[in-house]
Amino acid sequence: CGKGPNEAAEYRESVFKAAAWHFGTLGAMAKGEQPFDQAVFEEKAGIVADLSHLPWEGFADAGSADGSHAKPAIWENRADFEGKAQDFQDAAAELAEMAGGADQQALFAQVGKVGETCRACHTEYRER
Ligand code: ASC
Repeated sequence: CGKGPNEAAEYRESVFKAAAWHFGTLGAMAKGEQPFDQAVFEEKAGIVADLSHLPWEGFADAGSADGSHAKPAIWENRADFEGKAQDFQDAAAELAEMAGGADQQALFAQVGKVGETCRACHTEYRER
C-alpha cells in the first residue's frame, strides 16, 4: 500500500470504483439483465449509500486534479460540485431506505435516479 504521487485521487477513485461495482448489480437488476434478488438488492443499496459519503474528502486539494479524471472546474464551482455530491448521497440514501419495500418498479425507478446523479456530476466534472 505505497503512497502514490496523487494519493487523494487514488483514494477517491477507489471509492467510486467500489460504488460502481455494487451499483452495477442494481443497474443490471433494474434493466432485467440479472434476476431481482431483494436480499442482494438491499445489501448493495446499503453499500452504495454508505460509500456515497466517502469520496468527497479526496477532493480537498485542487492540486489533486493533476493527472486524475477530475476537472479543475470542481474547485472553481465548489458549491455546485458539493450540491451534486449531495444529490448523489440523498438519492442513494433514499434507495437504501426503499430497498426492503415491495414496489419493485419504484426501486428500479430510484436506481435510475441515482444513476442520473452519477451522470450529472460526471458530465461537468469528470474528464473523459
Ligand atoms: C454506474 C457507473 C456510473 C453510473 C452512470 C449512471 O454504474 O459506473 O458512472 O452508473 O453510468 O448513468
